[in-house]
Amino acid sequence: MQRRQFFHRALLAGAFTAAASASVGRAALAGLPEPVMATGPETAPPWTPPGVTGAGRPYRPVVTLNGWTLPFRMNNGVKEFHLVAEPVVREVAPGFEVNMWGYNGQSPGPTIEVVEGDRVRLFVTNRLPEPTTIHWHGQRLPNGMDGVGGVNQPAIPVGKTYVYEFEARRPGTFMYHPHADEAVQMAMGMMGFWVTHPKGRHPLINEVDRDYCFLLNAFDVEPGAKTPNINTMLDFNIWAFNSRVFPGLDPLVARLNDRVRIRVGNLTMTNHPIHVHGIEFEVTGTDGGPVPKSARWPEVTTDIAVGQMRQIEFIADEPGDWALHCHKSHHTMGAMGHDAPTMIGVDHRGLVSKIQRIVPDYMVMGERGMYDMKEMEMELPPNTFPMMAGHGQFGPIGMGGMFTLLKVRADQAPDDYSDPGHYAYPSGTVAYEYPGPVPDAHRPPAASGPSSASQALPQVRRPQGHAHH
Ligand SMILES: [Cu+2]
Repeated sequence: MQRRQFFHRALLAGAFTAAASASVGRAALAGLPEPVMATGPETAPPWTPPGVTGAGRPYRPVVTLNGWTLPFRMNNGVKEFHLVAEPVVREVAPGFEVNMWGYNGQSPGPTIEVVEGDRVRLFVTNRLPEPTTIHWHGQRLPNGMDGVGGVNQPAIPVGKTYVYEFEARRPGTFMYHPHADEAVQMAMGMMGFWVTHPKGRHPLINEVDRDYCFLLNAFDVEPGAKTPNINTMLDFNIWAFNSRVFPGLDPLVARLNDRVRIRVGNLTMTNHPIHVHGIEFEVTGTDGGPVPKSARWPEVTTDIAVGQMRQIEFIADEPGDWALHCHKSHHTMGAMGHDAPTMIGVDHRGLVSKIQRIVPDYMVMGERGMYDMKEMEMELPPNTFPMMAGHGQFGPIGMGGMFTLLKVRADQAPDDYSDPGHYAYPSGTVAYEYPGPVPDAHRPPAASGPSSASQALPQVRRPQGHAHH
């Protein structure tokens, strides 16, 4: 964190060139750029490369949710990045750390942000215990730079550095990930985002006020354990945005009436219907490029299949704290065992105290649903996070995993990404309790015996011609 904070301070002070020339001598420019590292999980402010014009005009930089953008150095007109593939420790939620593999101190790796037409040189150093490669998902590039181990290049041996070099030909939303032992390496968290900004005004790419990005990823970490189970094919228990889960996820913040773009890529083993409350959005692009305007339609949920990327856009014209989450409800829950029986409708009265005489810690879960779990102060294993957690201004939120908030405020300053806190609801705009009596509903008479029960059943018309079957 110290090194990254140093870098941000240096960058904010416009001292990047000085810092770079101080740490990288003229002779060293012929060699590797010093890798920039991050260890903290907080969302870094947008990074504008000071003093570097590159191939394009100034652009609005993206903000990587609970992540950061990798600074580059210019070397004879080429943007040079240094990625280090290495074991990292990711704080997935406060109090919950997982041994992952990633890049430059974090999983996911830093976002690479360039401009259409840029010449890009990426040094990749392998500090993993096994060979790796990087595939630049979605990019137009020379075949030998595509990163499929064994096909396009030998895998990068342990301890070696390989160089990828190509022109960022196509503006858009991309990602990077290994293409060597990828089932293991992606299950361990190796992935990163890539954004190529258009070099000028683009007919299909809007100028936006806020541009967010994150990857969907999943891990299988036994409660109390610290290393993902890499043999899991489908039954993951940590569903994350950028290797981070609610309540550890930062909010996406917007000023009222901002045009907001959110770029999402899916590197899990299942699809995720991403749902945003309060507004309607359009899918304006995929990893294949911008969507023609005539092919866009309004949505409030968009399904993102495995290996896909979607960029959505909307006007943030409703103030408030709006949920933004995966609509698979188990993906907004934290770590839990999946083999617990369903207890809804089971009457436990009298049973608990009897069992507690034998098992003093015995608790009943879920006989009225699992809402109570939100307030349950269970003793958790030493390294995990609550299954349903987070506190809002009205009480427990009961969410974990792929859940965060879109916070829209009239008084949020432009370019201010700090958390504005809870929404101040105008009086009379919050759902409230009805204080009066609730009248009984008129229901059909209850069935009492076999004959009346059959009378109460709806009429079922048998299919024609199948009477004898
Ligand atoms: Cu999901």
